[in-house]
Amino acid sequence: MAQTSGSQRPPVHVTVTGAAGQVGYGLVFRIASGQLLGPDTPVVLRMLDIEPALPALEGVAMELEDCAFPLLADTVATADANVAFDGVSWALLVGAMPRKEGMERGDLLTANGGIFGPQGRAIAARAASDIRILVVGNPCNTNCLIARANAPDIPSERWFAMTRLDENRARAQLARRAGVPVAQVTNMAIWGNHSATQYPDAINARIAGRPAPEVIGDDAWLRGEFISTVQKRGAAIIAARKLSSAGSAAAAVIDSVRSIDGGTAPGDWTSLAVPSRGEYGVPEGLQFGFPVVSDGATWHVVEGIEHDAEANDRLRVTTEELLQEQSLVRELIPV
Ligand code: NAX
Repeated sequence: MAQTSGSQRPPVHVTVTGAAGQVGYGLVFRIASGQLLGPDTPVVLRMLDIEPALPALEGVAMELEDCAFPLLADTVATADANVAFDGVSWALLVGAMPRKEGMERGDLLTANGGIFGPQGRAIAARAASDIRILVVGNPCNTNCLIARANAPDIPSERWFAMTRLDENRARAQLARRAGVPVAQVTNMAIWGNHSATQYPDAINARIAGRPAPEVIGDDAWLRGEFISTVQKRGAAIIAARKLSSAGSAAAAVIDSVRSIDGGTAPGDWTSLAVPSRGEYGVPEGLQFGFPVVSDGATWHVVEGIEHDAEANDRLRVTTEELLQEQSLVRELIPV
């Protein structure tokens, strides 16, 4: 399907894996409408899913065509990773093996390794030289680590796993508690794994420029209910909707890419899981959630944030979980 674009700029190729799934469905229309890369950039949307999902994927492609998005230059629907990642500048890896009943965590990690290892190799072989990758499919930190390890020629700073949904959830909780618009909540970092061990750090967050603990005035809530609400929000939404938090996850993908590409606001940061270079004592190479500042061209982990003993404990727990995940997939990581 080819449409003419009104713009002179060459289209950017964006891949969404698992595009026939829930998050994929929430995401592809936003990308095609220009919300990911802006109103001046035409997009070729390359959608990957597994063979049995191809009829559903064709339906998504038909709907995209019916939107007549001026920025959508073309769509590709395929089950072949080499086709999906051909010439691509952004790879959004959403598709993953879901946890099935009775499945051990190690089995889940290995099954996903069987997806993300080959995808890493296909990205290395086929993607454009400016490729950047955001992993959403869970367990996203370790899936990202596996894909990255299988694409050693791609610079490690091009690899991200998504913790932005957790950040957005945390900002919303703080805004609601403080009775302020969510835009006034800044500097909210999610540390560590995108899992129940994550550490949403409200102690260093700011509300209307002031320290969040000062504005909230309830440390017990900040250290207790707030953290567990953010950690368990995904499960609460599945319980309510009987489906995953696909709409908010898609929004967080857009936010993540826009923060990386467009830069973070002055004085603020965003949450991304990036390859550790040893910051805050996190073992090098772990794909770890940090506060990140971007100027649109380069990014860095924010250094010098202070943590009290309780926060350090939480950081230790989430680091240990990621190390354990890494050890369970060791054989999928080429040395
Ligand atoms: P769905 O089960 O609706 O969709 C997953 C899709 O991936 C399916 O269409 C499936 O056929 C496809 N898929 C499976 N193996 C594939 C492969 N090898 N190549 C390409 N596609 C493949 O799940 P959905 O609700 O869309 O969630 C997708 C993933 O995002 C899950 O792993 C989920 O846990 C994860 N999430 C991560 C979030 C985050 O913040 N990092 C939040 C949202 C979401 O829960």
